[in-house]
Amino acid sequence: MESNVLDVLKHYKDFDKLKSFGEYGNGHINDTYLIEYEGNNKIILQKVNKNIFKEPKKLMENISLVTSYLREKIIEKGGNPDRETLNLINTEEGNYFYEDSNSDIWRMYEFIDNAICYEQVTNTNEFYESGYAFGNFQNLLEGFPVNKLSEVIKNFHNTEDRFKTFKAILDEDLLGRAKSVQDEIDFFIKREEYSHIFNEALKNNEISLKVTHNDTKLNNILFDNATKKALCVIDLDTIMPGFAAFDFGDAIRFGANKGLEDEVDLSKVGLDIELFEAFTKGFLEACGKSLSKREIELLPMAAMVMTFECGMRFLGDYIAGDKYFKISREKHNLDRARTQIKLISDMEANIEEMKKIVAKYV
Ligand code: ADP
Ligand code: GN1
Ligand code: MG
Repeated sequence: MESNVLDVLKHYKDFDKLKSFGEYGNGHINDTYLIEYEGNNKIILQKVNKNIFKEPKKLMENISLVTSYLREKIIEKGGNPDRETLNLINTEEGNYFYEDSNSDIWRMYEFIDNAICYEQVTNTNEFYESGYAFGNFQNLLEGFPVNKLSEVIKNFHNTEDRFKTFKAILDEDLLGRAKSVQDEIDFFIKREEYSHIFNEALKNNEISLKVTHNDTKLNNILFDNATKKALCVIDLDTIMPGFAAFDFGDAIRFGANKGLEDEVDLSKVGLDIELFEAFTKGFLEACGKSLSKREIELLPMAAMVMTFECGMRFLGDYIAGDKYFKISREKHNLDRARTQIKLISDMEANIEEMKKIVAKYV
């Protein structure tokens, strides 16, 4: 039977002090709840989406290993480990997750208070900050043994594989939706070449796999309300071996957009080149030294490829019947795909400018 939040909370301390709980955040994948206890104590409870993460216990092992490692590194550097990394809370039985009778996996994190995460930046400096934070995240994990991490979603950012899956969805066209979005489909099919660039670079040993975050959306960073600085990188589900440049690229895709990821009015959507510059500066300041010349050269292309891949995933999910990303309205995934298309077009028009900016901060 599926557990409800109360059933789960009984397995954690302070159940008798529970005051309230409610859904929280804007994630597309997991179910997140904010739980409040007497004395203004708050925690985050999440149910891992097992349709997407087929081996949730391995995912939890990744997170446990990575957060313990980050904690040590942050202490070494004189930081505050209670605010600069996520901290798992054990169940009363002493496990870092709770498994219910439906085989759902739940986890609890200390709530990082007096912090905020943004769907869109309110000023350029915030985006510089987020570039620095994601770059620094890679730096902190540089010495982490990659072989200890499970690949929680196979081929997660294998764009070639994503392209094949997209074509298979089109062939199947379960709901007959494809004909109504032929222009959008053609847009991606015409750009197949983007899907090969990073696979080729890996094959030619021009780039390598590193420990990466793989979901570097702006709303996966908490900002400190007091200092206004990026405080903590969150949403660690997809930490796996990946390309450093993709962490850069996915962050640009989401955060350097003038509009929201699901904006319906496409006149509001586009690449904000000032934001691109601010993020580039922050990212390269934090981790530029550990990137190879080729990795740095490929940063603008990584923004393009991540937007191409994500757009194709949104469109594919719309055609397949909205099975993957949470939606809150009809055609939500189609709207998301259209913003990505607009962004790609904008990036194509600005690619030389993007390259110049990257060169400026090396
Ligand atoms: P999803 O994978 O569904 O995106 P996230 O792990 O990103 O879920 O969490 C969703 C939201 O919950 C975040 O955007 C953030 O606002 C909030 N959140 C998550 N963990 C914490 C935490 N430890 N402290 C404070 N807020 C958090
Ligand atoms: C999902 O969980 P969330 O909302 O941070 C997705 C990312 C996509 C993103 C698009 C595990 O991220 O890959 O880029 O939506 N996460 C997973 O907004 O598929
Ligand atoms: Mg998230």
